[in-house]
Amino acid sequence: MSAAASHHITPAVREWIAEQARAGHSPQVLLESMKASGWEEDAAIEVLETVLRDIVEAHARQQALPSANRVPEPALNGAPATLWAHDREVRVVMALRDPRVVVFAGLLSDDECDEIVSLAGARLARSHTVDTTTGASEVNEARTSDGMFFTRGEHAVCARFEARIAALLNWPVENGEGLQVLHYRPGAEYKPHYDYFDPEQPGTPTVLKRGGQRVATVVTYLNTPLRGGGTTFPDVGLEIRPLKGHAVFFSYDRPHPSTRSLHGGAPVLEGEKWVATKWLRVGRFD
Ligand code: PD2
Ligand code: ZN
Repeated sequence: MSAAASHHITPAVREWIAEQARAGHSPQVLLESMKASGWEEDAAIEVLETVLRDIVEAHARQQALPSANRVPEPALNGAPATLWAHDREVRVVMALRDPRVVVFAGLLSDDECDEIVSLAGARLARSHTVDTTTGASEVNEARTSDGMFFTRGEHAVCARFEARIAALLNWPVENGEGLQVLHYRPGAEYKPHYDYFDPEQPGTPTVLKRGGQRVATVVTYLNTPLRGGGTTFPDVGLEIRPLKGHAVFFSYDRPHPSTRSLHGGAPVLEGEKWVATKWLRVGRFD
């Protein structure tokens, strides 16, 4: 066993070394002080090396972390059962602090879900026809889900939905992207990913010119698949069941895995799945 491993490094010793290092004392000076207070030289050296390396690594980690953004947040102080969202009462089903995940019921009525599916489906159907003319098979099994975007406020039902999300999360409508509608067939899934734009990717600065980073997502279920199709958060072993009209909100204050906002769409096992995704930016998405 090494000297450091055999020598338990107490929080007090760690704090003392950190304090001395902050005060600008060299490792040599620290070593002499430790020896003078009865430490064996080998043990003192190994403890110093361990603690100083930890301090340098923690500092580097902190430096590498992108700075935190403001995030949308529902008014959940006092643990209300319901929240008023523009023109409708929405129920709060569950809330998790870290990662920030909140599930709402009744963000859309059944009729509104059906209307959005029908408006989106018409456009998806058209894009399928285009595929057919190019000779591609009509249903491409390798494509996990079909998707389309509405522009903000494109239909009355979109505008109403967007106003609700803005009111519920205290975030300007102007900071939202247009709604995305996804359609999953049986077997389709959305592998775990982050919704923020990776600062390391070369294309990210261009994407950020319009609205800045994404800071939150609202996935609303437009139908109830028979089995499967939940939204998963693998870092915390959480799975949200897809129930028609329910929505899962999650936020991420910086574009970094430390937000634990990794999430995916589990495979649809039976039936199909329709969702509307709303991404919220830190600034105006014009
Ligand atoms: O459909 C979902 O459950 C899901 C899962 C993960 C949707 C998204 N991400 C998304 O649209 O970003
Ligand atoms: Zn996602």
